[in-house]
Amino acid sequence: MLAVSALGLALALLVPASALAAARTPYSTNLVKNPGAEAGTYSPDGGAGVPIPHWETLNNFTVVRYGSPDYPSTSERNRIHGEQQFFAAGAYDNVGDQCDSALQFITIHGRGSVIDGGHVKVTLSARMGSYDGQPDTANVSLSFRDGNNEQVTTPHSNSLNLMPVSASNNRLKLRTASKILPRTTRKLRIRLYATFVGGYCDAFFDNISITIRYV
Ligand SMILES: [Ca+2]
Ligand SMILES: [Ca+2]
Repeated sequence: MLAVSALGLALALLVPASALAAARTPYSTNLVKNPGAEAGTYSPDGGAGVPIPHWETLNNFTVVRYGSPDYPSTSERNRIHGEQQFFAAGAYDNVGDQCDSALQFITIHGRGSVIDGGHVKVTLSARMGSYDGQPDTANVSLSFRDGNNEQVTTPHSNSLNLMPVSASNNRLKLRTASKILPRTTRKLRIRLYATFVGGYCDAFFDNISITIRYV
């Protein structure tokens, strides 16, 4: 009996409470990694794709510095607290015959029962912009996946979409939206992408945020 107690004590010491708490996805904390395109390099003229830490991208999706010619300015950067760099959908991808997109998957740990009880609300926000008065349109979409990484289907919309931005004259508008997480959601998939493009895929993004909270 004494031996068992001693073993239990030893195990308790090996697993501090802080480690158990850390395994649970926190509330009211931005869950996006590299949310502002600040990690990693950039393309001087936005013409070539660059590897973007923590984001899955195809050939041409890229990162640009504020103040590069024809792109959002350093004064716009200061206005929105955009630091040095932002995401851009990049040159039209002639290989895939599309504008490329960026994806990030976020696994939610230790919140299954409260999600299934309808008690977790997700809030998505981003700065989104486009070039001049062109119809090129910036889009941000969040979709919900279950423990098997299958899309969660809901009676209404299967995703949470920010209101698209076009013809914003290189200003990055703040968009935000919230939704109760559908039952069985265990993973989030965020996608940054462009639609209605002519020529270069003029869809710009910065300050991406996803938070969850108990409601
Ligand atoms: Ca930034
Ligand atoms: Ca364009």
